[in-house]
Amino acid sequence: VNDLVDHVKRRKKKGIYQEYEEIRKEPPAGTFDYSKKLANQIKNRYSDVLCLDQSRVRLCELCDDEDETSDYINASFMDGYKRSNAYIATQGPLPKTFEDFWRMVWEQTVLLIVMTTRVVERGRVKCGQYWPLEESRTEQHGYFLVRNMHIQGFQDFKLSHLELYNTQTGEKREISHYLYVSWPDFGVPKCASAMLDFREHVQQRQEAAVRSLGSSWTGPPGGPPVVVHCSAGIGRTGTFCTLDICLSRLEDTGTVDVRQTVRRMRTQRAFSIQTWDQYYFCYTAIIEYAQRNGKLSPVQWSDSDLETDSE
Ligand code: PTR
Ligand code: PTR
Repeated sequence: VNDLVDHVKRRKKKGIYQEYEEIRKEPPAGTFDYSKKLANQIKNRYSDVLCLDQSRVRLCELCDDEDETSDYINASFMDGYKRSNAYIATQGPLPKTFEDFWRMVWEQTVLLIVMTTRVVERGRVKCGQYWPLEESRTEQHGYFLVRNMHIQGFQDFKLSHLELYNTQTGEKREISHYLYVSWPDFGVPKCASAMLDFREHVQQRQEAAVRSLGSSWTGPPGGPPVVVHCSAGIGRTGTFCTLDICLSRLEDTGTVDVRQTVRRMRTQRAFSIQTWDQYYFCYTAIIEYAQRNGKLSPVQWSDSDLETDSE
């Protein structure tokens, strides 16, 4: 088994680099008109990280003002494995957009938020503190009250059990907030195995949350979209979702196609996966997962994955 892994790693490093460079060169798959509107520009954390019009999440139901820009948030629907809109990929909320963020969570009936950045990294603010950091604290964002009921600490992540209260309707919901703490921007997690544990935790929790909705949930079986964000919502977010999709496919069919997964993802959230390291990390994490689950031999890499380097 280890020989095979070594072989894949050695043979592919250069090929994977080229593969990623090709993906990066492809032009974006659509327009960014809404992100560019003057009134919306202040809602983007980074002026060069915009969302495609075709897959953007609109704030709608609760919108009481008719201003045409008020439905904008820098967030994109993304498909999962055999599941449309499995995720909402979004930027780390800005103080100006905290209320919009919670509105989106409410309107899309989100049960789970995955945050893969810390609020401050290397002395710079990467994301606003949009949820209450301490237990039993409540904060107000527009007409939402967000309360942190309980925090569970794990080695690489924290899980906060939040209660989201809509003061307009008097309804309450529980939301799980995952904060992954050991992932630097433009980098990759220290080890794949921690990320795999994290992904499994997230997946099980989403499944349990969907089950507990019972018959009140009438949407697709996977449940409402999982919100995934980092700072810009493209690098680490894209990596997490790529891994999640590839592993679900591996579990289902024993096959892997990282290249197509990322290409498709980029048609919904432009610029997903920011560095070659992140792209390569997807491969090493998949291999580690396959080893862990004793699935290595039946793994079939897609043709594009199998091109050998001509060394
Ligand atoms: N595995 C289930 C499905 O494919 O329908 C449910 C599921 C899939 C749940 C993905 C959550 C998923 O995403 P994440 O791991 O990011 O929570
Ligand atoms: N223009 C910003 C920059 O290059 O710093 C955009 C940016 C920031 C892009 C962070 C990606 C970033 O990483 P992530 O999506 O993982 O937060």
